[in-house]
Amino acid sequence: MTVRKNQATLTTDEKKRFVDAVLALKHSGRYDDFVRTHNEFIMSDTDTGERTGHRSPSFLPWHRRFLLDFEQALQSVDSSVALPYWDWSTDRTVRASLWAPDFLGGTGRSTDGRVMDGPFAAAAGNWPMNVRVDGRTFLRRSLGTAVRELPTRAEVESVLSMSTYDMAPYNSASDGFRNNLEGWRGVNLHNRVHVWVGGQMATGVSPNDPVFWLHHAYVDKLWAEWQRRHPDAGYVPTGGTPDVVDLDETMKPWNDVRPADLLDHTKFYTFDS
Ligand SMILES: [Cu+2]
Repeated sequence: MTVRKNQATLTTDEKKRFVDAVLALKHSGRYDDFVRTHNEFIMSDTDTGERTGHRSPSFLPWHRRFLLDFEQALQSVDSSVALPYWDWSTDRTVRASLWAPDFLGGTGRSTDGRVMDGPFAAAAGNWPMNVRVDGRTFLRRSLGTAVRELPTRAEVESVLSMSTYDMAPYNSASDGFRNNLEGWRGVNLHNRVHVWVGGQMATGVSPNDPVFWLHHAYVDKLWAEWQRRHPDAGYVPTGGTPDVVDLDETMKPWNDVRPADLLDHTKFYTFDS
């Protein structure tokens, strides 16, 4: 059974195996398929039309399934690898071991945002930006520049305390847990972290930065924590909602999985705590 661990607790060997498996997927071309899929959904999910991956109730189950696909791809390279998660409410500075050269590398240089160290630096030659929204072919970051502060634990708690999963109109204007976690309203958790990292992470091709997976693995863990706190609150809507994935409707691009199939993460993996 896959156990997803806090990235701060990984051993040197676990970090190396994760990085090597990510690089192998990149080399084979499979990695860029994930970037492409994510960007296609970012571009097509709209508040007034069909919405599946983002700004909708299925934001959480869609990303759970997307991460499962990626994790299974990693495990096809190295069966010992699991997705780690980044608790950005705790490891909230550029000095966190997450950004060390033996793991994801650090922030970009001031001139052009180019990441200069770590396994994903352009100079290492293993991390070309093939799926991109502009001409720049190197991984960029600007940690803590566009927004100064990552969310605090108190802000996370304020969102976990919300007892309704989602609310009409089931988009970026909604109140409730999903939209406050996603960040279109309220204290802004998930969206703010994308902006804090900067570079490709602040765009539709955000999976170009491997921290995407660690960020979303933590967002996914917060969904699990919310479920434990609110055992009587479930995924909504439960039927008949135009443009929105109801509990028992299948989700694109898989078309064979429903939110209902993804509510219980323990069928697929557990967390270290
Ligand atoms: Cu995201």
